Amino acid sequence: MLTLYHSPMSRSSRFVWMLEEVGQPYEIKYVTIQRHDGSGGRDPANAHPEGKVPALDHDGQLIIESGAIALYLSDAFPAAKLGPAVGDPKRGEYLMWLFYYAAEVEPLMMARMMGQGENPMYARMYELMGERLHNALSTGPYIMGEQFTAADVLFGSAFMYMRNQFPEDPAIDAYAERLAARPAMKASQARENP
Ligand SMILES: N[C@@H](CCC(=O)N[C@@H](CS)C(=O)NCC(=O)O)C(=O)O
Repeated sequence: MLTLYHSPMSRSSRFVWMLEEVGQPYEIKYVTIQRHDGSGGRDPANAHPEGKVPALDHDGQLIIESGAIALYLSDAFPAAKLGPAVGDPKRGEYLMWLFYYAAEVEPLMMARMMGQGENPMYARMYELMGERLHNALSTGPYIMGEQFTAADVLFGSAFMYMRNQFPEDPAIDAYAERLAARPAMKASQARENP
């Protein structure tokens, strides 16, 4: 059984979407979290050891961290074709996008939200990120070209929720619109709130 610990309008929203892409039965445990504006609060019903979301329980195995959950689901359900498997020539590129998202894109997004985007290190990361995204999104409909992967769930959800933290680029806008139109994305919206 797949159980997602989820709080609306948060990083767990992307996994309601991804679980719809996976196409297996799943349940959602709606929990509260401590919000940045001081509202909400830690929920004792949340299995995440820090009271955060997302957390995914798969048959008793608890997985936390968005990048890990994305990779776990794509590996655990290969029939859904949400990422190249070990041995596939595109596996390395797939891992690159997942880790790049977690290691550079998220910290950069947070720094910019905290008003530290002018810091020269972040400014350079931002410029390079703009180039990397532009090059990838100008060629394929998805970040890895023709195949939609879990990496698109990470980048797509960031673009949908935090578009202003990314460079202005028609290639990014068109990509975000393409992802928003996916049936699984639309289906996830019906389950976003309790
Ligand atoms: N690196 C984690 C970040 C998780 C995270 O910070 N989630 C936020 C919601 S977007 C949260 O649960 N915040 C509650 C808290 O900080 O207590 C991931 O991507 O899964």
